[in-house]
Amino acid sequence: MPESGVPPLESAGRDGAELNVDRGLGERGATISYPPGSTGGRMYGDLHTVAPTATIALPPPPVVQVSPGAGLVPFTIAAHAAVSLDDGAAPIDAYSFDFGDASAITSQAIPDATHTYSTVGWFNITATVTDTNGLSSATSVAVRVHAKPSTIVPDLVGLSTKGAKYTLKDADLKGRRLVKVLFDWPEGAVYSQSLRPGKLVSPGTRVTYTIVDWPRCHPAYKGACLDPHVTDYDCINGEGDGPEFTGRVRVPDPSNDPYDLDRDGDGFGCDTA
Ligand SMILES: [Ca+2]
Ligand SMILES: [Ca+2]
Repeated sequence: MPESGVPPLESAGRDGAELNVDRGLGERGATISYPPGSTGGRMYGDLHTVAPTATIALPPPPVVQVSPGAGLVPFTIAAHAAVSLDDGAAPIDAYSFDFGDASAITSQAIPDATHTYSTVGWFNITATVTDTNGLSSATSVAVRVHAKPSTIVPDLVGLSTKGAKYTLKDADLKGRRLVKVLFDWPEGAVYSQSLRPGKLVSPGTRVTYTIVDWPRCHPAYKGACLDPHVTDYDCINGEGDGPEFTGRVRVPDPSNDPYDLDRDGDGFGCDTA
């Protein structure tokens, strides 16, 4: 008489009726037993004499340890299926691991397996242990595979320093500000950035951006420092209304004379009384 496994039921019935037993896969220690000498009552309409101490003992379901339980794709985990068998229980013959992502199910003699997930989501890892009687128990645990976090580099060009700071903060990025002296660009606006807008990067990536600072003196004029922020200069000895005035000044490129100080185009402004 085997101590575990499908019990040899002895039928005293005329029709050899069967007893169907739900093995209860995965339930710990599912056991069906009959008292010695029991007649078992009427089953399927026939009287059965049941053999003494007929028992089905499933292997205990494994305790499944998965390490780590969550991670970034591609995510490699190690699974271990531990089974503690009672004395006299049938030994475990095979361990199988279903990683829940449509990968091939592996059946093996050892309780350890590794697997790499290449897609994002929740996955149930099911470890099944099968004993030498061919009976199985299973346990499932869930793991979560996260997408690699990424953020999009925003377009900073034209923004102010403050605007660039807030925009980078919203995108979970760090910023570094450089200043470039340049006149043909709005003062205080971002002129360029180190990473292309739209690029996917990891949060916390540093983006260097360059803010334009106008030169102190208007680059169109030499020999005198004309403040480029002033809306208009007129000649000190002229009839203009300002708001600012200058004396003689060199105009290296008479075609670039925004204050119209060199009207005769000889390369000097405010040179006539
Ligand atoms: Ca004026
Ligand atoms: Ca002139």
